[in-house]
This record gives sequence, structure tokens and C-alpha cells, in this order.
Amino acid sequence: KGQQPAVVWFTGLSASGKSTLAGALEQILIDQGYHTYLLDGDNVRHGLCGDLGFSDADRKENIRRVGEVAKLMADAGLIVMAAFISPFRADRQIVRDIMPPGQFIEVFVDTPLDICRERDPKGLYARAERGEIKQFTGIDSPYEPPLAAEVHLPAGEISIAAGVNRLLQHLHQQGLL
Ligand code: GGZ
Repeated sequence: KGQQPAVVWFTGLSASGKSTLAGALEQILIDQGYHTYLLDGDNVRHGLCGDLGFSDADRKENIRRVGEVAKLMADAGLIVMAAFISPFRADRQIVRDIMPPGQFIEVFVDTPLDICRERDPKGLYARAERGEIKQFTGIDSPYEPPLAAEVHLPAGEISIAAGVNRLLQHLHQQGLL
């Protein structure tokens, strides 16, 4: 039987665990024989969105482009994992609205700012607090949490494996797997 296309959209702060969760989910889907693609800042902000920075307008354009690409990939039958801060509700809503009903799964990677700041794997929070990086999400740029995400992961409290299991369960319940 053919697989069902979907876009699993991870939103949350820098260092919240979006890419880790998306990558772990993708690996399990690949192991089960699904065709997938992982979009995140690492592969997109160098190429497709290499001309964009972190102003509100550039983030909006980043999410618009990524949303359109994710839609095309879902049209081609893939299960797409997209991991972007995507700080603005309106921009996430725009992506939801271009997708066929039921194919957009919003995942709120809800790790508190204090934990993200402590993790600070790339030292970006420290640099932002010293004023060396401007418009850093959670420091001097806003993050608007989802009000009704399909999946809410308290990612500071549960393991990656537990988070992935919640995601798999949701995708099964929706008939996507
Ligand atoms: C937020 C920034 C910034 C600023 C560089 N604000 O944790 P990371 O490093 O690896 O992931 C973050 C990534 C965010 O890119 P996105 O495309 O996901 O952002 S958005 O959806 O808002 O367009 C972070 C790094 O880029 N980074 N400067 N000022 N994150």
C-alpha cells in the first residue's frame, strides 16, 4: 500500500530539541520503509534561504519558502519533517492553510527558555545576552507558542524516545502510518 503524505512541523525555541526529535522520528520512519525528508535550518538557510537573516520579515519569508517546499514534497508523496523556530503563529497558520486537510501536523517542542539557555549548545544564548547577536528568539525577538498544536511535547521533561513515541502514536491515530 502507498504511504500517506504529511508535513510534521516542529516549532520551538533554539535548543528546544526540534531537530533532534525530527531526526529521530525520521530515522524510525526510514527503518519502517517510509520515504521521508528532513528540512531544517541547517540545510535550508545555507541554500534556498541563504539570502535571509533573522528580522521578522526574513523569518516570515523563510517559513513561507519552507512551507511551499514542504507542500511540494508532500505532493510527491513524502512524509516531511520540518524543524524551524517558526516563531510567528500567523506564519505557521499560512503553511497549515496551503496544505490539504489533515496533512499538517504541528508539533510544539515546549522546552522552557531557561532550559534552552542552560543547554546553549552553540553558545548563541550567551552571545545574544552579551548583545553580540541581535534579534535572538527568546532574548530580544518574540516566540508565539501554538494555541492548538496537534502534538504538545513537554520536551524538557520527557526523553527523546518518549517524544518520538508520542509522535508515532499520533501519526498512527490519524491514519498517516
Ligand atoms: C534565532 C538564530 C538566530 C537568531 C542564528 N534567532 O539552535 P540553532 O541556531 O541551530 O537553530 C537556530 C537557527 C534558527 O533558524 P530558523 O530557520 O529555525 O529560524 S526561523 O524559523 O525563526 O526563521 C539558531 C540559529 O538559526 N540562529 N541567529 N537571531 N536563531
